[in-house]
Amino acid sequence: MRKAPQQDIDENDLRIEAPGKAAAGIKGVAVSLQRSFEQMGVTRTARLLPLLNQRSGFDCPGCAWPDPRAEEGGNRKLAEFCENGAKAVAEEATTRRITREFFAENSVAELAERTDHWLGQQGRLTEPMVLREGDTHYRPIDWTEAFRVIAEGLRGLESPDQAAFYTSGRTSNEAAFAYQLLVRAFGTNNLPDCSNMCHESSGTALTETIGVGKGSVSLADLENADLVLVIGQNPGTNHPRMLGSLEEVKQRGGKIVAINPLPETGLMRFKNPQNFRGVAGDGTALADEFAQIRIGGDLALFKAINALALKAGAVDSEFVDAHTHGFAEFAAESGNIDWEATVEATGLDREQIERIAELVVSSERTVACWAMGLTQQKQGVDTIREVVNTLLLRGMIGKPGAGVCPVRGHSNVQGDRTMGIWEQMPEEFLSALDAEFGISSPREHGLDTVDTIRAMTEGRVRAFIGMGGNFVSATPDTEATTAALRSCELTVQISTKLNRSHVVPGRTALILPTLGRTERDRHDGEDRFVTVEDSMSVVHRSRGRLAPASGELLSEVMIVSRLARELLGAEHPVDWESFADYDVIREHIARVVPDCADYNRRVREPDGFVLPHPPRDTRTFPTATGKANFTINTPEPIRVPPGRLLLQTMRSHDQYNTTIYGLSDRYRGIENARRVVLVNETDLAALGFESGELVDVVSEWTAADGSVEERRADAFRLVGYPTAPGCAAAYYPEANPLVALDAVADRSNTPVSKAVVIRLQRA
Ligand SMILES: Nc1nc2c(c(=O)[nH]1)N[C@H]1C(S)=C(S)[C@@H](COP(=O)(O)OP(=O)(O)OC[C@H]3O[C@@H](n4cnc5c(=O)[nH]c(N)nc54)[C@H](O)[C@@H]3O)O[C@H]1N2
Ligand SMILES: Nc1nc2c(c(=O)[nH]1)N[C@H]1C(S)=C(S)[C@@H](COP(=O)(O)OP(=O)(O)OC[C@H]3O[C@@H](n4cnc5c(=O)[nH]c(N)nc54)[C@H](O)[C@@H]3O)O[C@H]1N2
Ligand code: SF4
Ligand SMILES: [Mo]
Repeated sequence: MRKAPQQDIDENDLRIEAPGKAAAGIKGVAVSLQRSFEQMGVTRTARLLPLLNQRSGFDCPGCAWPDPRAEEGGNRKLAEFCENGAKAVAEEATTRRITREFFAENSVAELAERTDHWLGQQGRLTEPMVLREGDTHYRPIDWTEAFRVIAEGLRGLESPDQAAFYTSGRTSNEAAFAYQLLVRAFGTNNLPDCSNMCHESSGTALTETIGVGKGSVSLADLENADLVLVIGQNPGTNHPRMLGSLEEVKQRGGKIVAINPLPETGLMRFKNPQNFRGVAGDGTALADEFAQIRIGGDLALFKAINALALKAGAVDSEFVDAHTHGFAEFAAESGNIDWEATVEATGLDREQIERIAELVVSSERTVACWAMGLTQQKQGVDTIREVVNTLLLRGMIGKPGAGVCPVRGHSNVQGDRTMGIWEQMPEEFLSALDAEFGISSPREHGLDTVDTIRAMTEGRVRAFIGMGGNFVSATPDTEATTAALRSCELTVQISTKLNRSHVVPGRTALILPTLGRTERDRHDGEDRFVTVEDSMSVVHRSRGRLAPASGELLSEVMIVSRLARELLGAEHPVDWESFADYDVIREHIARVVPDCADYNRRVREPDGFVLPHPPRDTRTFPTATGKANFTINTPEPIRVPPGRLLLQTMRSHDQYNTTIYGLSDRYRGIENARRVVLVNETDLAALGFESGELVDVVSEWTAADGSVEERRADAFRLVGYPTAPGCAAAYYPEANPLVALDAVADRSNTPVSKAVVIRLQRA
């Protein structure tokens, strides 16, 4: 296999410093301003950042963290954003541009040699481009011709199920609704999305246990909790404004337990740049307990906590009797702890587990927050179900200051699901859609992300359309996915910025440039707005203000509706032209999407509106049993043969998923390098390596038939780092070639990106 591009591993540049002691502070402000100035200049920065997350402005294109709401007594500050939100804005609002000359100068083969960082730094895409069969370079194409080529490609398939329509979570509700309508009117449910790789395990576990696949807390609930569990999540980097809420918890006397193989800076101490203590003082200490868990050990940990809580008689019987199902079986199965196995699986000592259980037992208001450390595991669904068991037995759902809080990634990933981006939308939704538009949606479930790649590999999917995202870099098994995408007859990427998926083309490939959140979306002399849903089910408006990166850009909605008209014909029952008025789309949403009645009026309220959540609102659980379900989950130990490590793939502080902003993982003290593997010093010594050495990483995946498959990612530098013993960490997407396509979570089919068995080889 080819060695990695050398630009990424400049040996002389890697700098390792001591991990940071506190997150944010003034340094964070300085970095965000510096990046903003670099990308968009001082004037644009001064105009744009004050609008970020304000009622009249635009929703942050970063993560899905909610904004304070007046209804809950929340105040929006003048700067209601974080360092990484500012970086996300700078990345989109950059003044750098990619023109037709750029594509004329750089062949696709040359571009494929570049790093993800380099590709992203070239600037905004400005006009539609096409790569025709046999061509070496992308060439300009006008919009009309582009839609014609795509429609012809799609109509040429033997069946609509030979096409897959991917979505990434930045897409607005209006665009997502129009897109799924186009896909279903065309005749398939093949709607893979980034959620399949993200919180799918949370959705699956929560639907089974409480009947709603979304979180049950508001910002006020979180801040009023007396105990917050932060499990498998790195908020200092990935949801920085959450640190403000955690600080609030501490100031009200609450406790925080952080469960993580890495001592992430943001979990330890926070210097809030918005108050005096953060600017001039030491900031606020956050985690009361830091449980440095072994990768994949969370299920064993929560089983032990639950057994201890049962032993302590800490069951909220009133809640359990009235609202739950299956408690007796759960209690009968969960009473005993095999301490040896628990200590082995978690890497934690018994005293610490008992201390954490004590905090759980004495808490009156517990919130459990989690992210990718739990979801991207083989037993991700089981683990989350066990966390739900903890909350159920303590009666911690559906009362103020308590509940489940899966912290979402992309700014509108939750909204996209609400709008129908799912390969298995329920009958209720499909029949409402059919009735509204006079179409007949297919009923057979479609393909999710991993199954799409499998289907491409087997020639069953031959056309790919991506509404945002970077399919080839976000998915596992990079080599297999690259081959899969290349085998397609048609690939279409609707994007704001250049990325690897553009340079891994099908036989015919198109790039359709689109407007981002920050940009003005004008129609008939008026600025249109779109709507989004945050991690706590608040639906609200977002309106961009900047002049678009190019006069050629179309909004996502316009791209969908023009493609639909071309593909489905002018006689189609859906009046696609009317979608130019987004109020018209919202009228349809109001009639089709559950709980969205009167949508146009309610999204115009200053803080939008909150979608209902029966467990949160009334302790009603729309599950199969009509109650909240206790579940029995059995840990299956992860087998790590001698001389091997368990690798997690994670984000640095200087990237947004596959978009690399820069090379500074500041809180972890790793500068100027991304091809690094973090390993505990004791493990390095035991394996006979030293920090700084160059290694190739080989993953070992045991297939269902017991055979071991190997995958490689070459030329990584070792970094001695205080991760849990036996564990390692490397950055995503550089480490994705190591994740086997078949390594997926039970039932949610989410790639297991956080537990890869690896060995190191001297390069
Ligand atoms: N700046 C920035 N913000 C982002 C993103 C970004 O890339 N950059 N991405 C967005 C998206 S799409 C998402 S989904 C979220 C992701 O947000 P996170 O889930 O915080 O992101 P990861 O970097 O994947 O970090 C996972 C954390 O889980 C820990 N972990 C790994 N394995 C285990 C385990 O077995 N048990 C436990 N308890 N912990 C474990 C890791 O050490 C790490 O701290 O962030 C969103 N926000
Ligand atoms: N190994 C490993 N793999 C992972 C993960 C991991 O932790 N480890 N995390 C997984 C997770 S949680 C996720 S969510 C996925 C992310 O997977 P994706 O959502 O597919 O990837 P992104 O990097 O977020 O997509 C970035 C691209 O989106 C485009 N874009 C940005 N803004 C817009 C917009 O407003 N509109 C349109 N149309 N396009 C836009 C830009 O062209 C940009 O290059 O990756 C997953 N993959
Ligand atoms: S916390 Fe998330 S949504 Fe809020 S400003 Fe930061 S990146 Fe944006
Ligand atoms: Mo995500």
